[in-house]
Amino acid sequence: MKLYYSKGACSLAVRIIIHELNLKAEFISVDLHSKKTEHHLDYNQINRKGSVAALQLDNGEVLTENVAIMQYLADTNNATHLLAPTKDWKRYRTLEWLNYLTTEIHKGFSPFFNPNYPQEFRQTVMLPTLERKFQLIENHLKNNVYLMGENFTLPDAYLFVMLRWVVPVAKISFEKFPNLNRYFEALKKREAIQLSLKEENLA
Ligand SMILES: N[C@@H](CCC(=O)N[C@@H](CS)C(=O)NCC(=O)O)C(=O)O
Repeated sequence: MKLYYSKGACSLAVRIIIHELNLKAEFISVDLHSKKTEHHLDYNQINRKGSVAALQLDNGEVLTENVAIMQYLADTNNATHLLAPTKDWKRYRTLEWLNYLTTEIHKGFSPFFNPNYPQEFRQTVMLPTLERKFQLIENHLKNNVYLMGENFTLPDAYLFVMLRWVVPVAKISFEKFPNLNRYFEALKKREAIQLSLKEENLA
C-alpha cells in the first residue's frame, strides 16, 4: 500500500498508525500547492479531493479521509487495542473522539493555515473557539493518560499531529494547558511517533 502525505500534515497520523501496526507501506510525498507527487504525477488524478491523507491499496483502491483510513487500518489488522470491535461500547467512544478531532479541532485550524482569512477574524473568533475546544480536552486529560483512558488508541495519533500545530500555527501557548502539554511530551517518546517524525524530518 501507498500513503500519500505532506510533511507535518494530518497524514502524519496515518503514518503513526502504520508504524503502531508494524505495517509496510510506501510513503509518497505530495506538494499541496502544485498538487504534484514527488514523482511529478498529478495528485488530483489519484485523489480528486486533492488533500492528504490518501491510502492506495495494492488492488488500486484509494481511500481518503483520515478517520476512515485509520479505522480501516485498525479493523483489517484486528488491532482492537487501537479501536474496539463493533458492538463494543468503547468503539463508539473512540469514534466520538475521532469525529470531534476531525470536525472541531482539525477544521478549527484551517483559518490559521489559510492566508486569506483576516487576522482579526482569526484572533477574535477562531482563536477563542479553538482554545475552548482544547480546554475540553485539557479537562478530560486531567484524569486520563490518553483520550480513551489508560491506553493509546487511534485518536491519540490524530491529536498528536494537531498538538504540533498549537504553538507554530495557532500561536497558542501550552501554559494554559498543562495536561495537554504533559500528554504531548509523553507521546513524543512513543516509538511509532519517533519513527514517523524522523521519516518526515520533523524530529
Ligand atoms: N477531510 C479531510 C481533510 C484533510 C485535510 O484537510 N488535509 C490537509 C492537510 S492537513 C490538506 O491536504 N490540505 C490541502 C488541500 O486540501 O488542498 C480528512 O479529514 O482527511
